[in-house]
Amino acid sequence: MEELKRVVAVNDMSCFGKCSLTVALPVISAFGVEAVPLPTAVLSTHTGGFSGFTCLDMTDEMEKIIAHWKTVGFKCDGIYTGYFTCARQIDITMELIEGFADKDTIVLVDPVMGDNGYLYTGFDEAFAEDMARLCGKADVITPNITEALLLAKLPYEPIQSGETVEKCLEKLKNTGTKRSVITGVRTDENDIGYVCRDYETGETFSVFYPFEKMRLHGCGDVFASVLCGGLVKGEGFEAAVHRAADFTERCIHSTEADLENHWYGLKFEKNLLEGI
Ligand code: PXL
Repeated sequence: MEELKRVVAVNDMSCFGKCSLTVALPVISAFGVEAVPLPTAVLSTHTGGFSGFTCLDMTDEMEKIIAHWKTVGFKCDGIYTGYFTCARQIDITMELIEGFADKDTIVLVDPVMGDNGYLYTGFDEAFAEDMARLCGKADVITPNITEALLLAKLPYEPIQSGETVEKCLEKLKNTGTKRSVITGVRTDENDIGYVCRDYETGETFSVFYPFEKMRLHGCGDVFASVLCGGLVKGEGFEAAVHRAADFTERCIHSTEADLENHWYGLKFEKNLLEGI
């Protein structure tokens, strides 16, 4: 009997809005991989496009959950991190990695901090430095271009030159991550895509798609969740990136066909049923 793989998803539960855990749990499960949430916060909605949302911080509870896991012989094959409410959660997640990851555990860090040239509410540049420390523990990081430039301490450009992207990829290497995937890269007005490098092998590749009318919320979460599932199942880096990018693209098309109802996140459920 094949053993069930297990991934811990360290992320917030934005109850309505389709991001973070409401994406990670179903997508990872669809790989036949057990998905274990470690919630960083419980919000009524995500913070992009909603006002008046509630937020229950889970920092203290995270420590208690990890302490309990240590007493029950908990193990995992993957750790996937996303949205944190404060730097202390990053330290707690570093402890989680120390305590539960071995050389075969895939650590995927999605350094959620901002988009479109702006930091999300509550984040600052000091937080970006803490996030960079966490990236140093990662097998792969998946910053969007805003987050990547922030981690690399480079100025934001809405359309990025090839030189900027190259400089950024090389600066991300200094965090200590083994691989980087920069998402939402715009090297011209018509395209959007992913630029990737494996620092151990030097392998560099990119995947681009025609740019549609707008950027939808939650694309990064769908992409990172599929990438995580693929890598934990033993897929190679390039194949896993292609699969994740392709699935995200299909979800974007489903959403755009019903944008009036799904402006808040990706309409991924039917695509999930059809198969990743
Ligand atoms: O998808 C990134 C994300 C995660 N969690 C929360 C968010 C966002 C982006 O806005 O608000 C709570």
